[in-house]
Amino acid sequence: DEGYDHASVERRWRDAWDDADVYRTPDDVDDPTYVLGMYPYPSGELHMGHVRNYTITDAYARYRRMRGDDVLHPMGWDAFGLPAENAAKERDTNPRDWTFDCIDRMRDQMESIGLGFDWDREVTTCVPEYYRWNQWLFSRFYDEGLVDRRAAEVNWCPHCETVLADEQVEGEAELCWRCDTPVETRELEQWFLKITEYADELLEAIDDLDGWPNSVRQMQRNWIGRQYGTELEFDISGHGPVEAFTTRVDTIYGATFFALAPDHPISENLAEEDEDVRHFVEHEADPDGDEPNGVATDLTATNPATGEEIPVFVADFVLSDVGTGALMGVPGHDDRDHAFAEKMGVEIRPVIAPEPEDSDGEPNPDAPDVSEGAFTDDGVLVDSGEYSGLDSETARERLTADIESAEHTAQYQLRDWGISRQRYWGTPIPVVHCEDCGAVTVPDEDLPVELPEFINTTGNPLDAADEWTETTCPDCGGPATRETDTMDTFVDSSWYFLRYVSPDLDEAPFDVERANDWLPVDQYVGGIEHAVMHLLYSRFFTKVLADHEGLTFREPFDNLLAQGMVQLEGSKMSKSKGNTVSPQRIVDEYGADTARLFMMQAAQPDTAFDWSEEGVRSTYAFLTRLQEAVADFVADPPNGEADAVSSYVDGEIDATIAIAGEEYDELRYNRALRETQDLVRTLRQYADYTEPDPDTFERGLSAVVRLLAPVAPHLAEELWDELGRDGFVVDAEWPTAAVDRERVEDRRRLVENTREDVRDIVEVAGLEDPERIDVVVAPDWKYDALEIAIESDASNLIGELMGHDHIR
Ligand code: ANZ
Ligand code: ZN
Repeated sequence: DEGYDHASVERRWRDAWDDADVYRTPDDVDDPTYVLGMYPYPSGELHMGHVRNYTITDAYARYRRMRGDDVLHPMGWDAFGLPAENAAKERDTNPRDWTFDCIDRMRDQMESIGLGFDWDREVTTCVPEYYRWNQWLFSRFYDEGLVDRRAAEVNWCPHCETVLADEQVEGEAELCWRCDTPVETRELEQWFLKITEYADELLEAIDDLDGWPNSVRQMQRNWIGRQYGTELEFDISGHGPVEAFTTRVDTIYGATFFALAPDHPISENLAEEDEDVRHFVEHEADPDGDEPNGVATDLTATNPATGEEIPVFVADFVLSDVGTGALMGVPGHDDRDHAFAEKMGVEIRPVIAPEPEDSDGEPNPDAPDVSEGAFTDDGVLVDSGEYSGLDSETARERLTADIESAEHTAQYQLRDWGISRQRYWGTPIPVVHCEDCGAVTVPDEDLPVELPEFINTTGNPLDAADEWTETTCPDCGGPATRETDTMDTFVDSSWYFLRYVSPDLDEAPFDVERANDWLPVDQYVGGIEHAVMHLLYSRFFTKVLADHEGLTFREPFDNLLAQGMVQLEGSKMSKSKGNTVSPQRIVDEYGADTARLFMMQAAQPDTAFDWSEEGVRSTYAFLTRLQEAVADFVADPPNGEADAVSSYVDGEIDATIAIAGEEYDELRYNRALRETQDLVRTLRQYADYTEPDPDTFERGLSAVVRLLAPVAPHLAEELWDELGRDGFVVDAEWPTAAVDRERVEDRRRLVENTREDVRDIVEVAGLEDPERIDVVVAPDWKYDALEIAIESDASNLIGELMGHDHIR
């Protein structure tokens, strides 16, 4: 069974759109609806996830356009990154050529599925015209004190003598991907962007992101991880006051030890004199281990609430980048402290009792038994001096007020963003190192710092580019060397959505005024894997740019849709699983419209769905039948009368338009498309049942064509033309309905009830003549059509029995 000639239809309309330049967004439009898909990494191969992602945005862009909006729907390339460097090494080429080759292929594939992008606004992050602005932005962040340089750990292969990215460290055993040598960690000076300065705003503003999925909002909250607590000082013998962070200052009477992180300054100090401490710090401490380990010291700490002297340990479960790197240990009420105390023979002392069941019970409950395990809930204080009898909450307030050094503070999970990568294919960090002046940023007028030619070596190719690294200091003119770290590619993607408003601007990264008119992005669509980092970094950049570069908005993305996965037999389609379906093959065999329509009707955009060849074939058959229905209509128009049946069909057309529009508004394409397909079925049944009224029939077909146009744009264009309509369906007006959705649904409910009643009556009245029963219930006519059918038969009897006044 042959389908319609999708190849020639699709080619014809793509050429026509091209010639008319229909997807261009002129600079002078006021406030276009900005629809954006997360730009892809140019791997060279468009996969089904991309097709789904960009069909979602394309359908929405087309829908908004038909609703009369100006639309901005651009596309670009997240073109820096390690895969290009690896591919270049393997193929003995360079990352630039490989990347541009991939971009060309993917752009062709995108065009072959009819995605309506404004290619005049294409943004490619690996060209100096783009990445110079990464460097410029780095300098602005630097000027504002939002850049930091400090030692941090990297993966190091001692055999290759090079830094490895996390993805180059393989397996549980953590082996180098190239030579299978166990990877070590090394401390290197690295560059950081101080995202933690914006932690509070990044957290609190999540509450107002109504257009984002709750799951993503919650993931961002957890990532930022703000926790309120108390910071307070313990006096350490011979060292003076040391700060500790606790969320449970109410347990302070149960603090029986004090513990320092292995790299706390005091621990490092002790390690120099105390052999046991040195041995522990250098050989035993394992912060990732299951059990807490530690070593006793000769020091004592003074509890600021009780004056009690307690022993001080160096312990590996105390993390140096949490709180202050020091804690008070309360074994009675904290699980890790309990395990540690058992191991080290420290006293376990209960000071919190469970809340008594009824409040007139004991005023001072008994201390719980904590010998086997900690009691970790809030409760009532016991054996806590003047605080005994208070509930935990009140006690925390009182103790924080009473202890002189104590202060309320917040503690965060969020860390500063390490942007240094020791590799070639990224934006060079615009810094030179001078013996006299230290690290100096490259002046704006000397930007971009362009990448030198690629050198195929083991380590970072930039370290091998001697001529490039040798330079002079912009401050003193003395000899200096260039920074050879490049930026994390997440820097590129933290502001690319701003570049689309003025992609060729060479005085600034973006036209501020136009950005303020055009942004935030109205609808952003992308994979859930970017729920935390990309979205958080973009929000951070937007806030910094609002504070220092004149943006008038503080959040980049108004509405966010996290698309669901495309699966095959229940598991994610992926190259590594070898279960991919090639978009190109589907487009070749069935056409882009079929691929797009199948995907958009298979599931709501934010849920996973299973690819099915059968589903693709039936979608293709549907489009083929529609094409035939239009062709038949045009070749041999019907000449029936306007009657009750046609008015029923008109009602169904209105109903479909009303519902589909609402569903398109919310990007629930699958529901909109189901309604549209139902309408096609109704039209076909109408033609089977009687000679249709040509006006109604034409109205139905032209509505269907427009309701499908966002998702199946090529065939919609073809049918629009066949129906003799002027202009592109792309620019056509969205159909309007005479009724709203509520009325549609009321009517449908009534129809359903009536149908059921009729069935009952037929049965009760014993109208057993099968033909007659057929007449009554079989035609898939509802309401008005039902009326006709009954009128022509035993309607009097049935009408009487039912008492429905619309049944005569
Ligand atoms: C005393 C205490 C008593 C604590 C108690 C808890 C329960 P969570 O555990 O997520 O609530 N802490 C403080 N600094 C730390 C560090 N540098 N490394 C590891 N742990 C540290 O986090 C807060 C608690 O983590 C703090 O409150 C502290 O232990 C511990 F019944 O102080 B708590
Ligand atoms: Zn200098």
